[in-house]
Amino acid sequence: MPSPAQLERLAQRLNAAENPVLVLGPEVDARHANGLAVELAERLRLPVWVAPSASRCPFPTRHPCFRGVLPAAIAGIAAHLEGHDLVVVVGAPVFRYHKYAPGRYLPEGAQLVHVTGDANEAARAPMGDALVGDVHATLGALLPHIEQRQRALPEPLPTPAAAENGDGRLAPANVFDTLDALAPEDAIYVKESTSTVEIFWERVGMRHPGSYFFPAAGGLGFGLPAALGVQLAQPQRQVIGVVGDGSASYAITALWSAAQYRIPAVLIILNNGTYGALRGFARHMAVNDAPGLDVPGIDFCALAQGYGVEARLADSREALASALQEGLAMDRPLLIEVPTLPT
Ligand SMILES: Cc1ncc(C[n+]2csc(CCOP(=O)(O)OP(=O)(O)O)c2C)c(N)n1
Ligand SMILES: [Mg+2]
Repeated sequence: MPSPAQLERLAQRLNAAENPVLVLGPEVDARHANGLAVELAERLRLPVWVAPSASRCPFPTRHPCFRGVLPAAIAGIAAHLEGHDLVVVVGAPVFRYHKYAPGRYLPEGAQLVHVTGDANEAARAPMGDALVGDVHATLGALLPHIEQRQRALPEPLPTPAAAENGDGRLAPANVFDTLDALAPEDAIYVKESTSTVEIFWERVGMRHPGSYFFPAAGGLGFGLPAALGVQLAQPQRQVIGVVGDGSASYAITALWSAAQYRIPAVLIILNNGTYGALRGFARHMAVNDAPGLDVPGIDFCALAQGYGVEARLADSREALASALQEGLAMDRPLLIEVPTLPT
């Protein structure tokens, strides 16, 4: 725990800030401090961002204070935090920079305070003050010192419009809208489709702690086995795996475990025929002819059947809705292969 004097000082800075902002990371969800983060946001009436490369969902995504996930790039983070005088980061590295986009680390005039249980992350942060301690205990001890602000809550984010599908291929946005409409409101998403991260966070409501798991360090092969592991650990909640075609191949043998242990997760494979995120990087780096980025010609329904898992091909929104309803009602795994458009 930070000392009482340190906590009081942080509360003073938050109470006195003109335009503070909260950035939350995976430790908040891991320590079940989501509810405390909501209380803090409602008391201060401030916007809440999720820290870059989110591996967990620390804050309900339909809350009016929720703003989305920060980009993993120096310049992008400063641009998103423009206008704030105090940035308080709880339970995340400061920050993860995956894409090289140089610039200011923080907008002009902004100060940063980092609250984390990870002393190494506190030491690594290139800017700001750090308080090291358990994030649940720290937020709990901080809250009584925070004054209720009288201004209105931020405006909730607008609902994004439906996207254009292709011929027999769905736009990822429409896949996620279908999920959001049909999945139980406490569904757990285990996500490993790297080119659709932003679209997913915009479209899928997540309301409860432990609703989202994404590979924290980015190493592929996590999605299918993690979906099954989480489903075994949480039999009372429905797990929905959302896995890219590229990622699925890194640990496809998870399907054997799914069949043999009759693990009732729904496994959605987004088959865009490519390592989509790498195409994004190639665009970013202006490399027009990078070879080897596509992975066409994989029949995931046949693979599933080969391992003993039932499967459906969903090449329209109706087919996806009906396969999903079927999968949600089943007491064993169902794989749904969805041909999708690249982003
Ligand atoms: C073990 C491992 N190998 C390679 C990579 C590099 N990599 C990052 S994203 C990605 C593409 C994943 O493709 P897919 O699962 O189809 O998702 P999409 O980007 O198409 O949504 C690759 C190969 C990695 N992160 N981990
Ligand atoms: Mg892909």
